[in-house]
Amino acid sequence: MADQAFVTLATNDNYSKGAMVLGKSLRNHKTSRKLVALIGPHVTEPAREVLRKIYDEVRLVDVLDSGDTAHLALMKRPDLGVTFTKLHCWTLTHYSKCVFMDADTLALANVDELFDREELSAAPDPGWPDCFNSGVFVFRPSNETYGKLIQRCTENGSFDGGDQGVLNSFFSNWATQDIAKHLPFIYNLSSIAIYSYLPAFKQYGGDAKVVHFLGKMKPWNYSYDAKSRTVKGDSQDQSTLHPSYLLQWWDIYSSVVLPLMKEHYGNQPFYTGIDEPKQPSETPHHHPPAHDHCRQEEIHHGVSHIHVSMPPQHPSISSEERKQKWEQGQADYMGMDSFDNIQRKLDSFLN
Ligand SMILES: [Mn+2]
Repeated sequence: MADQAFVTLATNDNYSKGAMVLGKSLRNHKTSRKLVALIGPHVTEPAREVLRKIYDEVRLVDVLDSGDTAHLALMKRPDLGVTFTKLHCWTLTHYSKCVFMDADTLALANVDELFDREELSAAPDPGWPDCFNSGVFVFRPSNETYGKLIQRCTENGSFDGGDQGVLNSFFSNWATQDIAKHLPFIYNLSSIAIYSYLPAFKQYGGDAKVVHFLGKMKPWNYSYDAKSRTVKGDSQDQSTLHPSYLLQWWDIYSSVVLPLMKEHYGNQPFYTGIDEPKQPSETPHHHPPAHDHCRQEEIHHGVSHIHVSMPPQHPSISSEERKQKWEQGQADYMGMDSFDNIQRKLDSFLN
């Protein structure tokens, strides 16, 4: 199986964290395939070193430096830079078959059986199920296919501005031609789907093998309290993720990825995302209350990182107000409207 590989892409240090956790999750579930990380030029050296510890191959993709068709294409369509970087996975021709997984996915089980599928196999997109979601897909590296993809992309652009639009236009018969190329949804379960069809999640969610943290808020944008093992984030964010998957991500990150990062970053400071205990010299009066609603901005060596603490619980909120918030997409997924509470409510109806 040395000629088959899982492939991911990290364009910066944040996405590198995702790639590190993804790689570890695949290793934890004892994959027999190689692991390849494509990285962009902005990934810093310590992050590259950590990726090399986890991945068999870390390959720099600098489209501006490639001197190939992609470079020429990019001069005409500079907006498609990241898309071209991802399409670069087709040039990994020392592998006969690969499974691409976004850096914002997490393997919950061994998924080596995906290599039984053919190009291009992928799961439906929850927003438009006649399109596939390009977060997880099976492909065959080929310079010929790569060239055609770049050409098509340059001529027609991307209907959604990203790689998913390009790939769906290129593999345009995916929806109808061969059902074997439809991966079951459990290989690319997006958090959005959990809330849009909760009874289905209740029925099938336990079989999930890959979770995809779709949306603007990524796991690494939250912060983590190692002591209480809780993830903190903005509960107003519509894409707030299923807390238990988010916890699994942070569990791998804090237990195995972070120690590796500390080793390789050495004295060079970096943002861990872990809430450090307050210095004893600071008096509590100078701190906002534990559940202050305001944004706390922390400056780490010139880079600003925004922590958004959980707003206070509102036991007094009326059910009408709550319904209104829910309908505006402002469900309190981490609190009142957490999956546990929803499940309890559903159970009370079903019993
Ligand atoms: Mn993604």
